[in-house]
Amino acid sequence: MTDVEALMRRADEIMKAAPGRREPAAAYDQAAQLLTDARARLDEIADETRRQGLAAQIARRMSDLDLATIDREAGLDAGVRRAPTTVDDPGRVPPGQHLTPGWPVLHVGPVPSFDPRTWRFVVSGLVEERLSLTWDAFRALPETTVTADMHCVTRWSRLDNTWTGVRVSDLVARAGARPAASHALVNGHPAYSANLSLETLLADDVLFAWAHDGAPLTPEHGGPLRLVVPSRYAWKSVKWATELRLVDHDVPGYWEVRGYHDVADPWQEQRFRE
Ligand SMILES: Nc1nc2c(c(=O)[nH]1)N[C@H]1C(S)=C(S)[C@@H](COP(=O)(O)O)O[C@H]1N2
Ligand SMILES: [Mo]
Repeated sequence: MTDVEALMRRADEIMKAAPGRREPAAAYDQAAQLLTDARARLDEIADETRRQGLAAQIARRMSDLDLATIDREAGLDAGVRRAPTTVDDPGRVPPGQHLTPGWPVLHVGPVPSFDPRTWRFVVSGLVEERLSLTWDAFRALPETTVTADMHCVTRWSRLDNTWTGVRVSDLVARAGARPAASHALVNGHPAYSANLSLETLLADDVLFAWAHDGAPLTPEHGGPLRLVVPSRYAWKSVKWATELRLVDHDVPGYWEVRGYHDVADPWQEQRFRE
């Protein structure tokens, strides 16, 4: 084994153990230093192809370290560790995104509790008939299952999520959209919201979901009910959803008033407001 490989191997061990450490940030810094040293010694490798292969492996690890930093800053679970990632079809991953092998839990504020006796879901605003649905009434609505990818603006993507729930278009049809309705604000606990155009919300793969990969949605992932908008960055997929309000103009939500993009198409990298 060459010195370059020995340095990479030590960096790997440190990165692997970092999430469980008391100070993961210090461990990631140490790994970054080892990788920098490894990179500096690449010219000790005489064979051109081999040198390029090792350079690419170092670059992949450097990018994992960047992501670990992003995760930390975003307050992600320390237990979430992303593996170096590959995908059969790179065209499925939007620009600037990396795959995560786990499923990060990401939100502001505490996970709310759920009481099926008092829970209500309200469809309000520019509708012909305001709806206030109990948990049983909501679960009695026709259900749909879709498989979709999830892309968070902090740059992780999770492919092939199977969601089961009620199509937003079915709910809107039930309440009846008034002609002036062009946008919506989806509200969720605790004091979270996201704005979307009605056109985006009415797509076939947009659901209020209560199950993920065949199991009830866990509280930390938005259970009992969350919005799922596969075509937008995941901050639009409001967890613990309680209200769909139709409006006649775009009303910025929780992150949108803090500088994030109103549309949020990951394929256009619409991360921040211009
Ligand atoms: N109510 C609520 N919903 C939310 C959030 C939040 O803070 N509060 N965070 C959003 C963000 S930024 C992301 S990436 C996804 C994360 O969903 P997950 O925790 O199931 O991975 O939830 C979105 N929905
Ligand atoms: Mo996110």
